[in-house]
Amino acid sequence: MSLRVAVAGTGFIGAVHAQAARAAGGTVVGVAASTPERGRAAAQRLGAERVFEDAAELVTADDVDVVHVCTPNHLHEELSRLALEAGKHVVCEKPLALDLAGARRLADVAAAAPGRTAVPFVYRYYPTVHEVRHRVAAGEAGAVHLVHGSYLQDWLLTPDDDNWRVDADLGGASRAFADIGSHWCDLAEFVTGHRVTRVSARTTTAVPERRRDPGRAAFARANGDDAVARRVTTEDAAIVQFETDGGALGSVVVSQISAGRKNRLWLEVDGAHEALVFDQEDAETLWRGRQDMATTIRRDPATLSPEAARLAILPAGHPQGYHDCFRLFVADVFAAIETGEAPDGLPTFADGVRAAQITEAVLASAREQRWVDVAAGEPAGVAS
Ligand code: SOE
Repeated sequence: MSLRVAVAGTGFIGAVHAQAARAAGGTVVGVAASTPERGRAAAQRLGAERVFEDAAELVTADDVDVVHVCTPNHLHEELSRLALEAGKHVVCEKPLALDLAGARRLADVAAAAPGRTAVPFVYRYYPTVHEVRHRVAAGEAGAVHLVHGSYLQDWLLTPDDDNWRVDADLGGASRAFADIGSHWCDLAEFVTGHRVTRVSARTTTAVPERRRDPGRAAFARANGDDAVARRVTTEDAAIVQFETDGGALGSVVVSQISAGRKNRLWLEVDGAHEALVFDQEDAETLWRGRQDMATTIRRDPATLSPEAARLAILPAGHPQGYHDCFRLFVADVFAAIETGEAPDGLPTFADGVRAAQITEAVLASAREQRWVDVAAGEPAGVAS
């Protein structure tokens, strides 16, 4: 029987989740939005069978197996907790909560609940990312000396660019790093097998005031006369140096104010034998450097490692993209639910807590201007 899915939150990412769930064979039985009117419009747009009065009704509905939490961040912990306590499987957008303490509380609830959990660190689902991971694990790159890169966007470049993430009470104390730096660090640890042990970070709020247009949807630009200016406390950008438990050094620039950059996640792993580069905006190939040559590796199912080829669902020359990553991620969630075995690399609430651990250390380092250790270890027994 098709898994019955419900999506709380019907903005850009809620729509991506709904489409991925359907592509993975699920049935989208319903959605909930910030108002019933928005819910009805979204249900029609997303092909959902019905609209829930609100998210609280959705997360406990008897005819729902899997809850996708795609609301603004301040609702993640409570909605996920209610869904887990109702016996649901939960896919919760990152961050799990507004801070590490909240993420740990939720992980403890998950550990005691029967439902499967997942967090969409979906960039893991590019086959070329798994190819980097394979080459590092197989020793082809050699000992990893450096891990560096950036994650650059520009959708919050001007004072008229606004979003609920800007406000700490809705998005959390960290914005740019928690929102997209978390993806970069997840990938860095995923492909190298290293863990970040300590960070030295600096952050900037380059746009100190933003104009909020109350009726505006996310990602839209304020232009109404009733746009109201307010001070911003969350960071537009962060620059982080780090050390790993594998003896590597690393650095990352995270920015939502880099003009012309749309979703440019760039990760370079420099090993003793070769360097590998993944560029999310050009994910069909990897750059591979050796001392005597530089070349590219194609996303070709016929030549990739088995773990990368598993995700290469189209022949070479037929580009896979963001939606494919989400579909492959949700298919792995469904497989974990249906078989009881989580496919290798499925990001769970344990990975959500990990992201919160690194984020908290980044904020503390930036605030206190010193190196800060990253809380170690996984939360005990988090449901996978
Ligand atoms: C906005 O920064 C955003 O949609 C993030 O919230 C996503 O996690 C990222 O994948 C793309 O950009």
